[in-house]
Amino acid sequence: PAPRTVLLTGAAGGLGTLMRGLLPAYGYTLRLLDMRPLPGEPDAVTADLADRDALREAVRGVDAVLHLAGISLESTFDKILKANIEGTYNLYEAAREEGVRRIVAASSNHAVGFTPRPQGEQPLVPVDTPRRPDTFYGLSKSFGEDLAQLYWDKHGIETVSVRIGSCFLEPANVRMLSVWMSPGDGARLFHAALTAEDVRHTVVYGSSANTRLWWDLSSARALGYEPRDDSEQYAEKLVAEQGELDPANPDHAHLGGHFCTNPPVWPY
Ligand code: NAI
Ligand code: 15L
Repeated sequence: PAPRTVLLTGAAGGLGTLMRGLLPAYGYTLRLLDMRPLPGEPDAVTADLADRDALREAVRGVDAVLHLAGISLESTFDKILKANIEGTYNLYEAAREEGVRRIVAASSNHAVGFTPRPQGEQPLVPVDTPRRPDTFYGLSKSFGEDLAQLYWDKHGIETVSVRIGSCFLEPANVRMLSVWMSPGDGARLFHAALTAEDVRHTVVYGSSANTRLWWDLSSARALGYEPRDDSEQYAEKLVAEQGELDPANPDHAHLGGHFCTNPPVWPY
């Protein structure tokens, strides 16, 4: 049966807020969790991923988890270890203990951020490209993908690991013309990942069908995902303001962009 009640972790974040708005139209009942309180959501669970008892209670009875909570930028190794590595482990353990069979996990392009971006006619980057994290943050997403594989092989918990590009209302720079995922396509992809059968552990890139795409969306399409958006409508304006990507600029040379050289730092 298709999952209907979904625990949304990271519900107070940027992507969580977008998905709170969009996923109910697909028929989901969302249970919300974040370490930050959610004003106007009296049933939301305010809990840290470090709180194993709270996680166990939060996953009890849900059909699936959409796991977005965590540090979403670069930070110290100790903070990343606690929130993203131990926190994601705690979530998988809670799911195992409570019999939850499906997790859709926010991985990131930064798990493969040091992969050179394709230029000219070079082929799109496949999902089985060797992982090349560009930050401790990307390293934690790489760990999350291995954790997902372990929990499939050992415990039969299925995961779709979504290597999200940049999911914001609009692309903010020329790099994002290649990696942008419109919020509408994000909801379509998460819905496909929550409902497709026999996903085992599947890794997909998360983006729209951008004209300037760098990676191969075929594993996402195999889940039933049909992207409808293309960032190209924003290209003229962004290129006029910023110029085309420069192959000689190290910030423009890899999938992870400036995360390879000067990553934005988590402010807390
Ligand atoms: P965000 O930083 O806006 O939201 C993350 C949320 O997680 C925050 O509300 C925060 O309070 C919560 N959180 C952090 N540590 C926690 C902990 N220990 N326990 C409980 N909650 C905790 O990030 P955003 O942009 O919404 O991203 C969501 C997820 O998607 C993250 O895992 C991020 O790494 C991933 N991602 C997002 C991309 C994007 O374009 N927005 C791109 C690639 C990956
Ligand atoms: C990420 O993984 C971040 O969470 C998000 O804030 C964006 O910076 C995105 O990658 C990106 O690559 O643009």
